[in-house]
Amino acid sequence: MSGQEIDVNATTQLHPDTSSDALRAWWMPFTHNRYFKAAPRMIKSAQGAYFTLEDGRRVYDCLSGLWCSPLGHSHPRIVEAVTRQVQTLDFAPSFQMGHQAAFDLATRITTLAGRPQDRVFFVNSGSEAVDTALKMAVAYHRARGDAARTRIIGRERGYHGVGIGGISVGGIAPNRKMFHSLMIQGVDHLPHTYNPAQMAFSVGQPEWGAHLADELERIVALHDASTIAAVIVEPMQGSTGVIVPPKGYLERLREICTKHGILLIFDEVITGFGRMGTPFGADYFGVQPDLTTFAKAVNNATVPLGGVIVRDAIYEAFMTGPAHMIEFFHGYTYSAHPLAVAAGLATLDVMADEKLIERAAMLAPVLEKAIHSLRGEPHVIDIRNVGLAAAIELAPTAGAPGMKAIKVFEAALNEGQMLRFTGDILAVAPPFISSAAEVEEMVEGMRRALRAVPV
Ligand code: PXG
Repeated sequence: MSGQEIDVNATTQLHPDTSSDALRAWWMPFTHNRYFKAAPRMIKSAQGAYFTLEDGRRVYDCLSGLWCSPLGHSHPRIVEAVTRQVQTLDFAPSFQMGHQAAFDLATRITTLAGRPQDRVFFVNSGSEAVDTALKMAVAYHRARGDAARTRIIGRERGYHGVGIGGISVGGIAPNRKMFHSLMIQGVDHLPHTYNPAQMAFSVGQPEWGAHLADELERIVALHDASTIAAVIVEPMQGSTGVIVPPKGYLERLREICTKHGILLIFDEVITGFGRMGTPFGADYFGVQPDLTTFAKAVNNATVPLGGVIVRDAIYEAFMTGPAHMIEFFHGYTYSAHPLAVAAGLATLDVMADEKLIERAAMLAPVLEKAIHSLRGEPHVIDIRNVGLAAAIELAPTAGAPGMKAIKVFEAALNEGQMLRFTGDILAVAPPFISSAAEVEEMVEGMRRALRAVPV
């Protein structure tokens, strides 16, 4: 990457595809394809908490991949487990057949979640986990003879992946507007909880905003509880820039759901497996959902894997009818893929043996102190943090939203820090294997990058 100057006027106009033939074919996901292909930023290899770029620069992996590789890259124990697995059982069908490691991983996950009686359904991504959980919720009520409960309540600014269910309950307009004709029926949305006037520069959970959970009562009154199957929220909204739940908010949502017989789904694709310094976000915030979606860090992202943790009573509601009949008509060819499962078992072993969730908890205050020291630096209009995650919001460049973050991102790459930008927000979620000094150096690199970009 060149660190080249960006011509705001040129990039906001239609930009021709100047890609070389070598870059033509791959239509990249959630990427400014033309801007990227005009000045590609290529990753060559990764080890531990660092990527090496094609141009030879070594950069710190500030977001643990895409929130998914907290143990660092190519951890020797995961590499060994996956290598051994591919030589022994490279694939096994999971429809009407089983393999022991998948049962073992499910048990390990329910144990880690402190829900040993519960069940796990495996999928291959966060998006699939969300669509699976929504199907489970609706089918659960129907199985109990409560078939009118079909509505799902999501939340503004929520990100639940890109499946048809996930974008329907999600709350990010660009992810939805092209596809509204495809969306599932009967969805409503809670308001998001972000209010800069009330909570800018909050350290950890904001004090203001618990009352926003009462909006659920209003939505229930509008549609009637008897039509609502589930509420789905991320305990902490990751993708839209670390929107931290106000104190008391999730507790209120739980109370209202319980009162009305509505299932509460926590989408823990980002908060699951240690990011909050606890096994799950549910542990950190002290609120237990009925279904939990997970992916990403469950196996350090070495092989795609996701899943849903389901309350035992929900599973049991499906276990009716003749025992030889399929109870839930759902699943994927690669559900519980042996390589993904092997990576999962090795990841949970490493997390336990190296006490990495505890380490994330130990690093969280280091990040909190460092990141809030950026208050007063150029461009910075808000800083948010919780667990081992943080975001800084930048004042947008007039007429070119998103450009400011791109510039700071590029400047930070020159400082050896690979941040994540989305809109004019920069997010960080360092690998758990980091030292305190690496977290502090990351923030100093951000400071230099902020200062390098003209106001
Ligand atoms: N739910 C949540 C809460 C997520 O954060 C998904 C579902 C979808 O997962 P898959 O595996 O289908 O991508 C996600 C994904 C970012 C970023 O930079 C976040 C995600 C993915 C990529 C980038 O914040 N979250």
